[in-house]
Amino acid sequence: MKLYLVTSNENKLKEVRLILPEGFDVESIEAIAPMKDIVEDAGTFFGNSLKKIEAYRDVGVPLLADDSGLVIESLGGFPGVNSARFMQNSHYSEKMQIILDRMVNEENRAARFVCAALFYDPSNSVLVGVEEQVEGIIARKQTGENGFGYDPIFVPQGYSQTFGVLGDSVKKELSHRGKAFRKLFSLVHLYTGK
Ligand code: ITT
Repeated sequence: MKLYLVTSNENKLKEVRLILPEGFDVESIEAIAPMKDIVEDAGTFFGNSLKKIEAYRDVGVPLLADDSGLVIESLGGFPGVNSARFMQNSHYSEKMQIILDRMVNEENRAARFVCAALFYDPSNSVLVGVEEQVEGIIARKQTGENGFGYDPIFVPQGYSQTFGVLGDSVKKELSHRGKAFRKLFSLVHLYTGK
């Protein structure tokens, strides 16, 4: 079954492909339709993920969407659903430094990555969704070159290094995206009977 991921973020596509079960193939929606400027103002990860699906519903192909972000407890959930838009035109190293500076005297380092993943089948208007998270802490400094976004400052629970250091194979097992899409694919599998 061929699925189209509504994203302009190549790293998401790469991570979803790493956990694809047999019988599924994922392509970016950009392969068949121009990328649209989707206003992600729903206020929740699920709501924004749904806006991505709605934007391409008329294309008539099976869709996937991922809305995700980093939620930091001591910053009241910041950057949360605004993870991509916070200082949008700045490099991630600057964005992460701002966060680290704001937390320099903060003992509560608790944080989580959240991913709301959706599947939509236009042939019968079936929509399947799951939300998953990975808990961890915000490191004291940026380390590692793997992954993307905020990975160099996020240390998953049970580990002492960031996703930026741990790399793809550990991240795919532990991450919000890995958990969400594994669950989503198993539900789609049940639904399609394939
Ligand atoms: P699309 O909306 O086109 O899918 P995006 O990057 O704008 O791409 P989101 O709106 O879902 O995606 O914003 C997610 C942001 O949260 C992302 O840009 C990163 O800054 C951060 N993020 C999400 N998952 C992450 C991960 O696995 N590792 C590091 N940062 C992540």
